[in-house]
Amino acid sequence: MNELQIKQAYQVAKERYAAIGINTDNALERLQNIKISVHCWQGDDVRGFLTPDGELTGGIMSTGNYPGTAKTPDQLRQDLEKAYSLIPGRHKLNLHAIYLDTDEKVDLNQIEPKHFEKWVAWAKEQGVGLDFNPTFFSHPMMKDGLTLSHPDKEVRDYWIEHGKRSRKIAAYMGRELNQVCYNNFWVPDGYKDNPIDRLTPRKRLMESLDEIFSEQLDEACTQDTVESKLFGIGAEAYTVGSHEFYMGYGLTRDKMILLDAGHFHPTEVISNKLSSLALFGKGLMLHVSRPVRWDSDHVVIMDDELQDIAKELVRNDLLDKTVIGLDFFDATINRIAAWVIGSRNTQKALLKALLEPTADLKAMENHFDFTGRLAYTEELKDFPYADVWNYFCLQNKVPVGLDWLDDVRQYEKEVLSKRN
Ligand code: RNT
Ligand code: ZN
Repeated sequence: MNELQIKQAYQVAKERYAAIGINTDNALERLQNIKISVHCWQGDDVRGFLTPDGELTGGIMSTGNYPGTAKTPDQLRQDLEKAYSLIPGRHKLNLHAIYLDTDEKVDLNQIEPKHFEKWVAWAKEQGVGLDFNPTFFSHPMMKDGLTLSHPDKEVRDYWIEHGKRSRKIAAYMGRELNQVCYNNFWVPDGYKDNPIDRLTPRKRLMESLDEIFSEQLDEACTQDTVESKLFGIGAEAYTVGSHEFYMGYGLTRDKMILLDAGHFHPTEVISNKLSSLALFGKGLMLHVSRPVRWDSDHVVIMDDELQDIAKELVRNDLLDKTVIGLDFFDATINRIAAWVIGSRNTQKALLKALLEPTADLKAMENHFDFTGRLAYTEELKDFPYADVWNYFCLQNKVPVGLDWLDDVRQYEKEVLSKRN
């Protein structure tokens, strides 16, 4: 489509939506203000730069060996710049502690803000915000599949120190970039087989976290979020930090609760949880992801759950209270394409939700006009949201439709294929 065609299609779509009381310009303005926290770890399959080979040695796993993975912070930044150039709007980058950028040999219990200075400088230059995560996996101090809940105090203390330092780094990032750096705690601890004692490890995790969070930090710079999980590879029977654990923890410690779309029973959805948590918690962060059988790591597609998440955020006016992060790491496809597809889909789902006549639909529901509600929601599925989306891409000077794929293929040829 050329520019004129995109504009013409937009005008037609605008009228269609206006007929049901929707102002598409307003919807686009709202979409423009939604920042996605793009996860760095899709760029190198969660390897990071702590060790030269960045091996995954426990707690997390990725599969696939598509060529061109970023091996250095500079390469990762270059790839991210490419991805951001194909995603409309200004966003954030979500970094993990193992993505430090320094020549110094430091371990996770020694990291300091200075080891992330280059990321901060880059973020300033690019106009992106930063979020952060301590890394409780792929490390020899993860013993017996456990970190903060390990029975050995020496093991716990190592990780407590890491957690404390990660908070200082997050505060530094938020201060430097003048926006809150959300610092997410996800701890893989669990057992492969049925435990006898499910309580004591949870008590230890609770106490370790309490110690990590004992220092009050400036909330204008950083806020902590806690992420639960149901099970993982090697922790099939029991995960210490379950959903109930972190609901309780977050609510009693005034921490934001992070919901990862892939961390629940296969038929359980996070979209149905947002409204409940919104009533009680401090706020929400999401890991928008796609569960397939064993974890949450497939690229986000335009499935029902993605659309339901977006609808819940818009219908319940939760956009300001919710940090939208992504979490997937598919190593079988071009990693920049993965970022672009997942991010754009998340934005598209939000746009679709913003193009809904929410007040009218709520009124129908309140008058028990379930017939109208069903007729409208079904008809809306056929509305020309893609013409609005294309116009949004045009406005933001990013490729429209599939055009971004040519860019990615070109980049693969010129840059990625030359890496070894
Ligand atoms: C793992 C969690 C967690 C990680 C990142 C890398 O199951 O979803 O969020 O994916 O910390
Ligand atoms: Zn996650």
